[in-house]
Amino acid sequence: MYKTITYRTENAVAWIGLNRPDKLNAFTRQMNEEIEQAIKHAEENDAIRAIVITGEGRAFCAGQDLTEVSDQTNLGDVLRDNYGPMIKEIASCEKPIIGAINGVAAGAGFSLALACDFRLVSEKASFLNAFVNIGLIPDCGNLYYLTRMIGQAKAIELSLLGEKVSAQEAERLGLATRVIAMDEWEEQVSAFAEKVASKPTKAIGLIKQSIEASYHLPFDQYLKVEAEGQRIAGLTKDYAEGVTAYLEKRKPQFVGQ
Ligand code: T3D
Repeated sequence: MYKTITYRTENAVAWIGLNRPDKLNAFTRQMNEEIEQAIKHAEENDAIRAIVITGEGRAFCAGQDLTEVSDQTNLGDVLRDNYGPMIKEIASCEKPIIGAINGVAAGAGFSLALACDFRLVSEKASFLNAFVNIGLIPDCGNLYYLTRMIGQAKAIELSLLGEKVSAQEAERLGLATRVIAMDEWEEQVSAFAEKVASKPTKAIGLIKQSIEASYHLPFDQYLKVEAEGQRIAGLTKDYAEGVTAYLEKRKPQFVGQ
């Protein structure tokens, strides 16, 4: 069904693999569209409670395929038409999205990593805000996320110098949820994804929405969003199970509803 990505599901987790390894998984328009479709697909499937995005081969993603654009291309249109729908789909996804950063994440590949809720980073991986190296500005929401995550001073440093950031430095900066040794990579990514998938999925979606709202709303309006979120969470089976399990002194068995 997909040509530029792989898609599989296992133990309530949807696995999306960027699959142009010869080009270090550089983006084409088709890949933008297929990632958007795959996220939508996973979002619509009630059995899926976490999504992993990773790269096939040695890279996570090298950003835009530079053989597909020229100085005649209207890059504003490329962003609006190709990248915008994909990145908005990720931003609005109610299910948790884990970036499993197996290798270099450059340009829009770095932006994709930033848009994920978690970044599990292989010890061999690196991040590169490559845009400035070819005379462009970081895009796909890159600076929106990066500045919030690591602060203005470091965001400027990474964006203006365009130098590689190692996995260890990424962890120090707060970009990496955790760094994972190569020999434990698959096992640890699966275990982390399955742990996230076992949590109360509706509450997770509402937590994501609340965090996003906190950046835009005055406090009194934020509290309204919070109250509405808690009203919805309070109606879920997982809330009932959470309280019951607590009172019965056992581990809750959440079902994601
Ligand atoms: O439409 C628009 O332009 C607007 C949107 C922009 C979004 C963006 O993402 S702009 C930024 C684009 N990305 C880059 O500028 C990164 C370019 N790539 C690199 O800097 C390096 O390749 C890496 C640091 C990512 C990896 O370096 P390394 O030494 O591990 O690998 P390599 O030898 O450079 O690359 C391996 C192959 O992948 C090579 O092909 P070859 O020579 O073996 O046939 C290389 O050309 C190809 N490749 C890597 N990145 C891209 C690419 N081919 C096309 N597009 C790429 N982005």
